[in-house]
Amino acid sequence: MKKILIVGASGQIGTELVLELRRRFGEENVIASDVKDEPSDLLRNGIYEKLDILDNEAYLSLLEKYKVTEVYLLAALLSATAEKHPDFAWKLNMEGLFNVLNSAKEGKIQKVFWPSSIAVFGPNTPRENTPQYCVMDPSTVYGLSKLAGERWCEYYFKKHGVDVRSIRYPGLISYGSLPGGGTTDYAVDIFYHAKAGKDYTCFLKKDTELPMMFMSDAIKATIDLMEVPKEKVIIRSSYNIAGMSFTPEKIYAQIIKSVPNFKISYSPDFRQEIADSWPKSIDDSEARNHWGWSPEHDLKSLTNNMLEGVDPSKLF
Ligand code: NAD
Ligand code: AKB
Repeated sequence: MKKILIVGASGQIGTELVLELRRRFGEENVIASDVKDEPSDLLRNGIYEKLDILDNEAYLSLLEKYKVTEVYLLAALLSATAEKHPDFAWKLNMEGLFNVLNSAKEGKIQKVFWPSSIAVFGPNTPRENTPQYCVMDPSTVYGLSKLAGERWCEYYFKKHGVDVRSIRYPGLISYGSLPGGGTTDYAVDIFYHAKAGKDYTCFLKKDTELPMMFMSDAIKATIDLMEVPKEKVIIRSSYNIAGMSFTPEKIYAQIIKSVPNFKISYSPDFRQEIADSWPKSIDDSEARNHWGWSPEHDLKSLTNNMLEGVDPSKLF
């Protein structure tokens, strides 16, 4: 019997992942956990446990309590927040991963999902159609932790047979839960402003192109990768996946087709340098060939879904 534990379930990805996993595998088989005292309203339809993933004893006793078979580890500091708290970002992003990988190595769980990011790439990476294998010289604490994490995942697979699976997510766009401190967050914030009838000041330059994806595609990719037979998961560091690429200027042009009075201005901050070190677009041939990945959403459908789904009262 499958019993899934999501660590960091109250965040942008966790909220939607928990709901979809509960829909597919049953509410009683998906345990949401987060360092926050209480679950968000969306997660009240099933089991919730407060868990700090840095407390290994507490984590192991949750595995025991629910006879957990799979862990999705989402707790991390994202790129912009990590630059403000580099020591803690390294601690959380690495120790959390080790606690989970070690529990798998010891046979306490059978499968692990851990997300990487386009932040593993750096200024000397080819920026257009960035391949799966190329120069990787991340220049952020977040990117360093993701690249190190990828190498450890592959190591635990090769040396200890740990069935760990991973995706390098691009910037994820969603309305279920607010984003948690990344460089790509502008592409979510912009919709809250447009729908609230407020002007938006973007913290990236208008021509900064980045890889992005609508959340439902990311959730599909994640569960698809976790559900394919082991032999199809040939890459055990982390898979490139792509949805679309756009600039602030392009997403603005799409939004004003529906909200003609919406205004944008640009005031780049420290996040510009981070964005400038990341790819513009991603080559995801390996994910397509190995386990059949393909996205459903483009910029137009993402924009329509976001304008319909965002609730500005969550932000203002
Ligand atoms: P988020 O910041 O929205 O959510 C992270 C959650 O982890 C929060 O609810 C937070 O309370 C929780 N958390 C923090 N410290 C914890 C701890 N010590 N123990 C347990 N929970 C803790 O992040 P997200 O956007 O949902 O990202 C999840 C994962 O996906 C991260 O590893 C992130 O690096 C990766 N990722 C996200 C994106 C994106 O665009 N959202 C892109 C690439 C990779
Ligand atoms: C961030 O901007 O930090 C994240 C990511 C791409 O990893 N959205």
